[in-house]
Amino acid sequence: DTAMKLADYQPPAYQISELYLEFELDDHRTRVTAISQVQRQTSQDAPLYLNGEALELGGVWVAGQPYQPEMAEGGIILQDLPASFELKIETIIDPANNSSLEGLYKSAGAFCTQCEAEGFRKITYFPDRPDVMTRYRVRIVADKQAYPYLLSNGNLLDQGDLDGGRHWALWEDPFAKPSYLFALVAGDFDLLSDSFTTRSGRDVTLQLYVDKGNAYRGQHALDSLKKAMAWDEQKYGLEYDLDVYMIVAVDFFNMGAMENKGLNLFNSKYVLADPASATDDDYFNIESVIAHEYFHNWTGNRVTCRDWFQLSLKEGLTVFRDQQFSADMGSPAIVRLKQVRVMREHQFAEDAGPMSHPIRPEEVMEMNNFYSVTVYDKGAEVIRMLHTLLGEAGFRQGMDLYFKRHDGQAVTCDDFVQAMQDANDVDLSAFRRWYSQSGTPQLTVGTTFEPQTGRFSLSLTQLTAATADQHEKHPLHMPVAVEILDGANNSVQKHTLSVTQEKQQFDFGPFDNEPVTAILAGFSAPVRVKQIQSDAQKQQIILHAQDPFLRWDAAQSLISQYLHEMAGSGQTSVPDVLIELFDSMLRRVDQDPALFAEMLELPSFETLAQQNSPIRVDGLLDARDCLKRKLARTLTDQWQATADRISTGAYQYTQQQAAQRRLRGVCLAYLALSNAPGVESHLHQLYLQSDNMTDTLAVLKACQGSELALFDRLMEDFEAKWRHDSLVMDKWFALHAGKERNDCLSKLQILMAHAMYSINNPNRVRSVVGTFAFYNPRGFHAIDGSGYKFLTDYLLQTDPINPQVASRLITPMLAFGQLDESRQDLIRHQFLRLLDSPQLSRDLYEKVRKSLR
Ligand code: B3K
Ligand code: ZN
Repeated sequence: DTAMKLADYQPPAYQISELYLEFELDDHRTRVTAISQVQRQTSQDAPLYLNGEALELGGVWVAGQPYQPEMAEGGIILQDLPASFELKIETIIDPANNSSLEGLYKSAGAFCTQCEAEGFRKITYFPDRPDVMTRYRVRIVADKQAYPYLLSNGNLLDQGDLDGGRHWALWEDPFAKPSYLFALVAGDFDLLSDSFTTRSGRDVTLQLYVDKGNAYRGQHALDSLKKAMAWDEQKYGLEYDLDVYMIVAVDFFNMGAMENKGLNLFNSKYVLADPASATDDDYFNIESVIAHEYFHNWTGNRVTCRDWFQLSLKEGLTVFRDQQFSADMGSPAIVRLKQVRVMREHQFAEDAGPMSHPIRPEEVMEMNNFYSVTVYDKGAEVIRMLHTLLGEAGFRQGMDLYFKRHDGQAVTCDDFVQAMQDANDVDLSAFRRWYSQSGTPQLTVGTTFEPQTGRFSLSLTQLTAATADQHEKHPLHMPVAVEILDGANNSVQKHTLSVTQEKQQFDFGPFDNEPVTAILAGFSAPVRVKQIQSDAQKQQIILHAQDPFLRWDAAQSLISQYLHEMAGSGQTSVPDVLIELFDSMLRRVDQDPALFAEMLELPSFETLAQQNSPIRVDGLLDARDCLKRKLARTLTDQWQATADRISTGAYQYTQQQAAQRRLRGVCLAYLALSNAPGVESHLHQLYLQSDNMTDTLAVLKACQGSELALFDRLMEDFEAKWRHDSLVMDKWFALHAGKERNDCLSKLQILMAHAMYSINNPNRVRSVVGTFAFYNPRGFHAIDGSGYKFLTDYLLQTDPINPQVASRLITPMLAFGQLDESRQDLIRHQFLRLLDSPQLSRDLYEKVRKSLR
């Protein structure tokens, strides 16, 4: 095992102030010439280590003289070097055969790059680490007809024609940057242009490059970019700093997008939208990812990470910023619920499994494995807690000081917290533990009421159980926002308690009668709350709490509690209190359609699974189905009436319309289970009438969750209409892969044989195999082990092609520790099969190894 450790960090022995890169692009033999200005930082005899992978070395010259480097593991070593010199290296690479989509590769005819975290070493030999910051000049040479656009970071200095139908372009990025922010694109695109004037008067050209014929789907992305630019000026006083901001959408991409300086690369899924092909969720996600990458220009690029253990420095902070932005653009409550779901469904699961790590990991085998829900989403929750503890103004002062101190530097998470601490003159030493301690704290709540004095006390006990990576745990500093509901006069007191000890007591009052406490308003800390409350107390919170999260959470907790009881007892009778709850929510829907749409949705299987161990897979799924059907059949008229009341008019992506569509979608899903006469033809009518993808998909989803034969008919129709559009076909693939059916696995085989499917395209793989493994629990957890075997077979096939994609797909199996004994054994058996594979990538090896430990 060759894990890297945070504790072993050493500053680089050499810096490279300038790099001139020349690319002669060719499918299989791209020639890369790299000329670096190198300066020694340490003692005279320090060797210079350059990372390199999958490179053919053409030659090395030190100060103009040919030089023979020592070949080493993952790179080359140069010895006996002058204090400062010019280093020239020639390498030859094969982009067309680069299926890992890391380094320089081809995506549907275009050359493009992805260098974060450690992909630059697949382009040339270089100190591929973020604390080496360099000014780049890049010259690109390519065939002019096939690649009319030649792009790199910064500003275009010059361009011209060459013989043989080739042309060239020269780019210069005035800002020193780490190699992971380098980017190059060469291809033929449709170009959308726009402009933005910063508040200090700089005119910025905005360019969006998309596949030919897709220009009409680019406007929402451009509008989102302009909103993000204006928001960052207004909220944080941060302006854009180059003359041009380019975004290129590509079809083959391992994740969402990449913030390369001045030249973002995007998965086309997070750029292209028009009402006919994209849903409200797509519109939301595009706005948020565009903003996220834009915000990185300051949090990530201008101030970057010293080493990859510090990844959350830029990712946690930037996710927090994009969440604030999304909240400001639309409905803060709905945005918050989305984030809470990510935490409870995915992050809590990661922390409970073999890959548990703090938001600043201490040991890493494959860095790509740490672009995790922990580093990103828990990282953002940690920043949010700082924001809560320091207040809006204090947080802003901390941010200002952070930029003042560290602009142009590669720094650590500690530097960030220090800036927050110094700007606010507070002691954050206990808070820093969030960076080094993994695991989900459990907050146990107790209350006592003294009728004589009216004193009401709240006791909070925090406990973090040992995790796979760490045994010893300590108390954490967290803000616990509470609402105290006084039933007598329907008044609500709000407090934010600053909790630092293992056990703390807080007194309130006097009250005439015992009040009800609602804990963790706004999900103020990433913890699980354990509190015993009666149905009546929960109902009071649902009706009278002020914070929408608390209302939603109380409803979810009431439902979950009964689902767990049903799952445990195998009982199929649904308690009346749940029917009454839904009935009363349906009567109030108009008060807040967006919030009630969320409240009417049952907790997901994934969320339920995180609440109890061992997970009762079959029991929970059965209980959930049973409750859904019962609600559908008992309240049919209400679902119907609520759906019928909604009319949105012509499609527009507005918060109001999106809320209405969402609410109707929820109602349709129940209606499809209702047995009401005519429901099938009603759904069919809605499908035919729909003028937008959101409503179309709502009908398809409703049918997918039911036994209606209409599902297959509509899916055929949908396919006939969209079979040439890969992004839309991803929705079709996912609907099939997520559908419960007895012949699940043969259906998956048929999907993978579809003309649109390709194992080389991450979006396709995620929509079929990913949807099955993550969101088809009945199929995936089949007790004969066939789901686990299917996923493992696929991992063995895809790992040699693209280890990053394989490594994400294994996630649902990592939760095996919480499953029953039989399923644990079945999954362990599959892990052993993986470990037996001679070619297993480092990505998968790290996860399988930790699982079997
Ligand atoms: N920084 C990139 C993620 C790179 C992932 C490398 N495996 C996108 C983002 O978080 O904005
Ligand atoms: Zn990011």
